[in-house]
Amino acid sequence: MAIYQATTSAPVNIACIKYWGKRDTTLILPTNSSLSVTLSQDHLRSTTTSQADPSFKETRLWLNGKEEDIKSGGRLERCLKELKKMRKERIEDKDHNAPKLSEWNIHVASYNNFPTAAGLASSASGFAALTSSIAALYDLNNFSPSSSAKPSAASPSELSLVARLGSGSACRSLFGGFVAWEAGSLPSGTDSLAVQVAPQEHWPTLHALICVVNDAKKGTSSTSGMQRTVETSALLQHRIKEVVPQRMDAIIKAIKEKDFDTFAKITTADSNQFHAVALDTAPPIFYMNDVSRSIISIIEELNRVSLLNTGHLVAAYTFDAGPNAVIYTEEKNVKQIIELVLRYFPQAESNPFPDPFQLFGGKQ
Ligand code: 2P0
Repeated sequence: MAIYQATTSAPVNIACIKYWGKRDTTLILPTNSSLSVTLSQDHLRSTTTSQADPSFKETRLWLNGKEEDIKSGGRLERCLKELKKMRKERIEDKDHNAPKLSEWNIHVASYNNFPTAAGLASSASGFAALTSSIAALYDLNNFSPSSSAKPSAASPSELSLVARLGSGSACRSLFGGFVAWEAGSLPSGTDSLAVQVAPQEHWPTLHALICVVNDAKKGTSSTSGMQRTVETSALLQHRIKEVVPQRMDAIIKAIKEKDFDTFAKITTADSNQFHAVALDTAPPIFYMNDVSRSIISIIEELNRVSLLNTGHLVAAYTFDAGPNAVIYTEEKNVKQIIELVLRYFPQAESNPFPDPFQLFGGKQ
C-alpha cells in the first residue's frame, strides 16, 4: 500500500513595507501592497508534514506536537479546499488512474523552531509550509530541482494565493529573497498574490539581525489589531492612498540597485508609520516597549554619526506586531552592530536565550 506523504519547510519573512489592514477579511485581501525579505537561514522556519490516507476518519492538525481544533470554514479549511480543487482539476480529472487524494482526509503536523505568535511571523512561515507541503503531497509542487515543470505544477505565485487564505503575510514566504505582495484590485482576490522582486543571491551582503526582546505571545493579535485600525484610524487612509504606493516603487528600485541608504530610509520610515497607525487606532495598540525604543535610539544615533562621517547609513530597524527588532545591515557592519547592541544590553544571567538578544547574524 503506497504511503502518500510530503514534508517541506518555509522560512519567516520580515516586511520592509508593512501589511496592516484588510479590505476583505474572508479572502484576506489587503488594503495595501507590502514588501518583505525572506530569511534564508535555518533559525526561523516552519516544517510541515502532511499525509493523506483513505483510512483517516477526519482531517487533523498538530502544531508543535499538540493537536489543534480545525475550525469549520476556518483558514486551514479554506486553504485545503483550494488545494483539493487544484488536485482534482489538474490531476485526478485528467488521469483516471491517479489516486483520489482530494477525497481523502489528511493529517498535518507542523513544527516551528522559534516562539509561536511572538511577533516573529509564525503564521507566515506556518501557512507557507502548510501550503507547499500539501501541494507537494498532491503532486502540484514545482519546487523540485528538476528544471522542466510538470503540467500539473502550480507556480509559487499561484500557491501564494492559497497561502494568503491562511494568513496574509504567508503568501510572501513562498518565495526566497525580496518579495512583493501585490494588493490587487479584483473582488475575487485572484490578482492579490506574491511575486519575487529579486532573488536572495542578488544582494547576498544584506543581513538581518533578529533581536528577541520578548518571546511571549503578543497582547493584540495582528488579525484583530489591523481590523481595529481599518475601522478607526484616519492616518491609515493617508498611508494606503498617499504613502505606500510611492514607497513600493521606491524600495523596489532601491533593491534592484542595491542602494542600501534608500532601502534603509524607507524600511525605517515604514516601520515607524506602521506603529503610528497602531497608535492612531482606537483604543490604541502598542507593540513596541522601552527596549524596542532604546534600539531605535541606538540605530538612529549610529546612522546620524555615520551620515556625518561617510555620507551613508549603517542600519535600518523594523518592528512587527511585537517588541522584537529586526536590524538590516550590510555584511561589513554586522560585527559593529552586534557589539553595539550587546554593549547597551549586556547579557543577563537569567536570560533564557544564549545571548541577551538572541542575535542571529544570519544572512537575509
Ligand atoms: C507584515 N504583519 O507585513 C505585517 C507587519 C505584522 C506587522 O503581516 O490576519 O499574521 O493572518 O492576514 O499575516 C501580520 O499579519 O495577519 C503581518 P492575517 P498576519 O508582515
